[in-house]
Amino acid sequence: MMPTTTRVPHRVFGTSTSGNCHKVRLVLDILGIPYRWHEIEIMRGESRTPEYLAMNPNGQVPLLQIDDHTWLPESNAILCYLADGTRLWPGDRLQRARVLQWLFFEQNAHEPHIAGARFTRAFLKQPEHPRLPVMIQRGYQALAVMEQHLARAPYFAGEFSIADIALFAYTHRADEGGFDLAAYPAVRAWLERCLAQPGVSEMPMSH
Ligand SMILES: N[C@@H](CCC(=O)N[C@@H](CS)C(=O)NCC(=O)O)C(=O)O
Repeated sequence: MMPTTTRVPHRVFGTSTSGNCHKVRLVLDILGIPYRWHEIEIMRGESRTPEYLAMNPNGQVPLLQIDDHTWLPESNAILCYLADGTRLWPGDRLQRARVLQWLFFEQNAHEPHIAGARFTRAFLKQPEHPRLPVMIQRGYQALAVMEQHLARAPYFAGEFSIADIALFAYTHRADEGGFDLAAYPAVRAWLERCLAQPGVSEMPMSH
């Protein structure tokens, strides 16, 4: 008789109201991959305990536990790992590079400002924070880049992919950071297309 192997489901250490963590939940739900979610209260320092730092020395969520000895941090790296070999990761070389282009854009030009403004207003409750105006200005710049692309194409890299999932996470809660999407009709239509994909859910609101 063939020996049976028990596959341990992926474990996700995440905070449900974090867009970086919601990306991971979305990919797992869309692909129907079983997982266990371990809620981490970052505001109570739970990602900075010695036990947590032993798994992720960078002390942040999300963190994917693949097996007893293997952990993967960084939301977009987790997305690439989970999507490899699936319809969310294109076969074409240029389209794969396009996915990476938008994943880097998300972390560099989008998340620091759009998620940063949401964190400052909705979590820190500091609407007068001196860095907020720059975050709002740079966040709108990122939204304008997205609007320009989405006016010509339904998704960021050909078909619906992890590039869309990564950008969806904080864009659909941008209002919590003080952003108004009224002047971005292509972005709003794309958000609806993303939400219509099986497995895509909205992230819980900050309060
Ligand atoms: N580049 C990282 C950013 C992760 C990140 O900023 N995580 C935040 C929550 S969204 C966090 O863990 N903050 C708690 C802390 O830094 O102590 C990723 O994409 O995973």
